[in-house]
Amino acid sequence: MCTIYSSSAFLLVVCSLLSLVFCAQDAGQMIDSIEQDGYYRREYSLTQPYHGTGMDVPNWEFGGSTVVSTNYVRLTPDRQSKNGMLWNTVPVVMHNWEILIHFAVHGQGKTLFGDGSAIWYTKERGEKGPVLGNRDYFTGLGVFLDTYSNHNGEHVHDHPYISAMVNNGSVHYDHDRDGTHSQMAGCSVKFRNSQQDTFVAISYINRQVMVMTNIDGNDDWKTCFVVNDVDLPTGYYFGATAATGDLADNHDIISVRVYDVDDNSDEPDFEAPDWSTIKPKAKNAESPRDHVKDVQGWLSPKAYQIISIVLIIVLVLGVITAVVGGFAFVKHQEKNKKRFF
Ligand SMILES: [Ca+2]
Repeated sequence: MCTIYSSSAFLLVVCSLLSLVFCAQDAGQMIDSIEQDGYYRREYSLTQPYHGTGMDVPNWEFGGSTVVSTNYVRLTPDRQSKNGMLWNTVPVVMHNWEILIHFAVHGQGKTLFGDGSAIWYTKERGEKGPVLGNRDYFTGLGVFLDTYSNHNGEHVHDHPYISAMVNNGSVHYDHDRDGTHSQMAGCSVKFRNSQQDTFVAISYINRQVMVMTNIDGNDDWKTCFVVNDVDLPTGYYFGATAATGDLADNHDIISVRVYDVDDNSDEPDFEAPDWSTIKPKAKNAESPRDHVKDVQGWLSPKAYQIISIVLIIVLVLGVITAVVGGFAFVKHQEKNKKRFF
């Protein structure tokens, strides 16, 4: 990155341009293997510098705790009970696409941190809610980057955990169970507090959703999961949200790059359906995991505390009574003995 101390405006401009070129080259090296033959779509993308002529970010709206700085868009700070959102305002017209997100999740917590962030392709946008900052009963695709395991009952994965869910607006995302009852697929990825740049790529091509990650800084993309037979219409919006609760983390979006990907619709015999009227649906969702009733005591922690204190007092009084009583008894016995003799 350039550092310049000259007051020359010309040199400043040259340096800025060189900086952008080097940044672009770095990013370019990272995404070469993932972008396939797609056409870059600037209107759905977010790259530095984020701001347009004023404080606005062209084609993007943000809300909640989200703060746009020079180098990142911070959805939540490393503070409790925050919700942040970032939504693109342009309906997606292509039915095959790829979205590549450069993100960072980091914070002071060593063993306790959360809750997570999500990438969206949904009909609704800008509605705050309980699904990692977004509304529940969403319509479309959600990809969750869940850092805190709320899980209840058996599941066999570690956190951070990336999973995806397709919803037609009728299914509840069960946050307390990490959404595992409604997910299509998922994988564990150690992306938090990474010293390297961390990327996630989501593609929807020929009705296939594929999620890949790159977190090692060596251009080593790994497939998280692939799900076939997924229906998603055009006309939805890309977005990102994040939430913290009792536990917290910084959830940062550094860039979003969207590509229009070719498919088989150019083939002579291919009859394109009306992509805009398709209902969101996933054929291969995982079979639901049984809900397990939370094991909870019949008394609140406060009640347990009060009962414990009362028991201790009773115990102490009992001991004092026993000691004093015993002492009095011995004295009494000694007095009787004296009288006897
Ligand atoms: Ca969680």
